[in-house]
Amino acid sequence: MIIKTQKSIAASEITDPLIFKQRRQIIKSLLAITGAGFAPAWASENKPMWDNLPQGDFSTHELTPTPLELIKNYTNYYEFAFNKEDSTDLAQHLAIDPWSVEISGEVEKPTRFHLEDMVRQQTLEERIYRFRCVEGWSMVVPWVGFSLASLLKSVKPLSRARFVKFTSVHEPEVMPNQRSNAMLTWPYTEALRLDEAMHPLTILAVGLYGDVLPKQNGAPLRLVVPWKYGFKSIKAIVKIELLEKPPLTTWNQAAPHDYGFYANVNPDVPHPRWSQNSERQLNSRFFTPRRQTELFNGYGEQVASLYRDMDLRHFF
Ligand SMILES: Nc1nc2c(c(=O)[nH]1)N[C@H]1C(S)=C(S)[C@@H](COP(=O)(O)O)O[C@H]1N2
Ligand SMILES: [Mo]
Repeated sequence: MIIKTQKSIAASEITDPLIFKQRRQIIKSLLAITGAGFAPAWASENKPMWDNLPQGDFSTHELTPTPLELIKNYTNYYEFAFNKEDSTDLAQHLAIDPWSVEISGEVEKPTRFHLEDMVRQQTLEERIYRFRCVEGWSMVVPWVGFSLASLLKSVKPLSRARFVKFTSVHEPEVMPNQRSNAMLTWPYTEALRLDEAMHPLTILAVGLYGDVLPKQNGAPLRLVVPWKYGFKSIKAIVKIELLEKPPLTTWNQAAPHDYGFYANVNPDVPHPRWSQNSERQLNSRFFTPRRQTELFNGYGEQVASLYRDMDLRHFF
């Protein structure tokens, strides 16, 4: 993984009212200071994605970020649609300014944050992570985000807190499947064990490719847990709750055998309907070599100790 850091900019540099432009400024100025922002020629937004692709054998450069155009146009966002094109288009209707996030439950200091206040108290970093969907495709994504642990520590978890539950926005007026689809329970929720949430690899992302997060990728705030299947990385978060007991979560509730609570990437545990031992790495429109899927998506060295007492074959 690649991590670039810069201390948060002074709060005085951010003024009210808190609007989108300023959010973009926060992210851009932080990245400008670190030099972490980058825009490879092939990431240009003005040309079709297949015009500007890096040449060569991508399988040997697995941390070459997937082109921005692909990340932006190949999305799973079921509140909007079940196919990747429509979810991208329809997500543009979500209003994300202003945005606030409630942190509550088993904490000493339950807090409701304006997003900008939350971000300016944190250290923004660029993290280039592999991202693996349970459907069998993967990308390499240059996120901009901050440590979830740092945010959670700021509200002082109580000793009985054991799990962290995340809830996405509920906006049935703009999210068609929240009106009409009863297969999933809305709003979308996910959860982690507290130690997983506190792991240094776990971030809340606010940006992508050195800019604000596109709406279809979960703006303005999404979870990223790189060693777990993508459905754990919940988008458009409005609430974070610390809990004593494991909560029910959207996918786990709908199909517990397909979507386990842990959902750690594991090539040896097949999905009920397909193998998980390889993945189609999305690199270009025409050339998508399959690569071997790695245990914990390649982050085993960092995270395996979280699961040392578990038989991984039985905890999908
Ligand atoms: N709220 C919400 N979060 C979500 C989803 C969703 O449908 N709704 N889809 C999940 C799934 S299945 C995946 S693979 C990733 C996709 O992230 P991306 O669209 O940015 O690639 O988001 C996850 N987070
Ligand atoms: Mo997914």
